[in-house]
Amino acid sequence: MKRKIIHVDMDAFFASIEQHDNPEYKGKPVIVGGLSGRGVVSTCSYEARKYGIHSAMPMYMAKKLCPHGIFLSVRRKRYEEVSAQIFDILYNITSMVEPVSIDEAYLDVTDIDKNPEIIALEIKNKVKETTGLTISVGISYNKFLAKLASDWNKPDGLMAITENMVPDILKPLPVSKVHGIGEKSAERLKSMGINTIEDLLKLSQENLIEIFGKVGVEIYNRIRGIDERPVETMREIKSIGKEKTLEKDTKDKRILLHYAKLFSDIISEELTKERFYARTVTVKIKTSDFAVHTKSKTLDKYMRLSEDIYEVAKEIIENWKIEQYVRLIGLSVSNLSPIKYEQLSFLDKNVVKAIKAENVAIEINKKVGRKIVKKASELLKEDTMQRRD
Ligand code: DCP
Ligand code: MG
Repeated sequence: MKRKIIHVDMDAFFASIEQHDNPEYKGKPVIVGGLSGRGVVSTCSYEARKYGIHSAMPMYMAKKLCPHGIFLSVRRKRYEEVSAQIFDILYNITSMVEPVSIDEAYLDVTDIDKNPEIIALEIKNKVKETTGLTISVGISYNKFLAKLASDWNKPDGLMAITENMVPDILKPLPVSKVHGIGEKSAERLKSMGINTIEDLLKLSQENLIEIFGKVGVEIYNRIRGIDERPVETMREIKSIGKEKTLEKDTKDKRILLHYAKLFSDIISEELTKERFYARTVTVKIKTSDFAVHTKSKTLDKYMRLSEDIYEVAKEIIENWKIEQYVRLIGLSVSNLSPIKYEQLSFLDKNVVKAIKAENVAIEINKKVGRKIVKKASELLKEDTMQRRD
């Protein structure tokens, strides 16, 4: 069966966020980037693109092209916050998401029993509703064509490229639209009189190998609508944990609880970063005779907050009859899952509320708590975060 691939890409991402957060900039040429003498443009609004400004252009040049433009420096934290909202929307549709950059991803929706156009519209509406911004969406049966489609009628685009449209729809496009042909290769082809994909289609595979080396085969296939690259999701992480060999073996549970608290902070931060929730908490101890013991508890609810993880760890430690001195303490969470709307709807209303509140708390934690967590990691810097894949 042909795959169903969606490619999404936010429109003028950094600049659109600035226009959204400062409505007085709407409809105006906004340029975001390094404002110092040698700075470059990160991106600019579509209004600014009319002046010939583009990403990676030296800032002084952009100022020359559009002296009355609104020039702003990069607020990366804010853009990451919006990016996280967008990825949450995508992960609520499927876990088959391949993040490409801060504002771009592929989704494999082959197994979703829904028309991909409907899914695309759902993404567009949800992104607009949540962030106030527009996203361009491309649909096709492989990654190359889906990306081409999302770029087709930017901004706020929606385009599907089906099998019967290929290769005709590709023929008039400049060769630079082919994934794998950079600026330099495009120049080289131009000097050979090859400007469009139609020209490229006339070359044999051998010709393309001569010009591009190994990539020639991929280019030969791509322009014929063949691209078998899978959507590569993030590595599957089975557990996230942290452990520490103590300075001195101990029987004092307060010391164990102290580390459990620190580890909960770090694990919570990692769960947030990986967009996971956990249901199982495991405490591990190594006693002075080097024997390793573990105790776990699995809850019905999904946890991501440090307090929740700690509460379970605390219960385990307090109820544990530890006879020997402890030389190592570890804490980990497992039973990980990216939470989805469908799952939420099956849960108790109060749980849904709690998760929503938790997400807000995570955002606040991120702002206020980061320093505390950093301190914890500094304290423990000789240890490594363990992720079991
Ligand atoms: N970016 C950057 N430097 C670059 C290119 C991009 O800092 N040379 C940042 C700014 C962009 C963001 O990454 O807003 C996303 O890059 P895109 O290539 O998707 O560009 P935009 O989203 O800005 O515009 P478009 O509507 O063309 O996607
Ligand atoms: Mg973009």
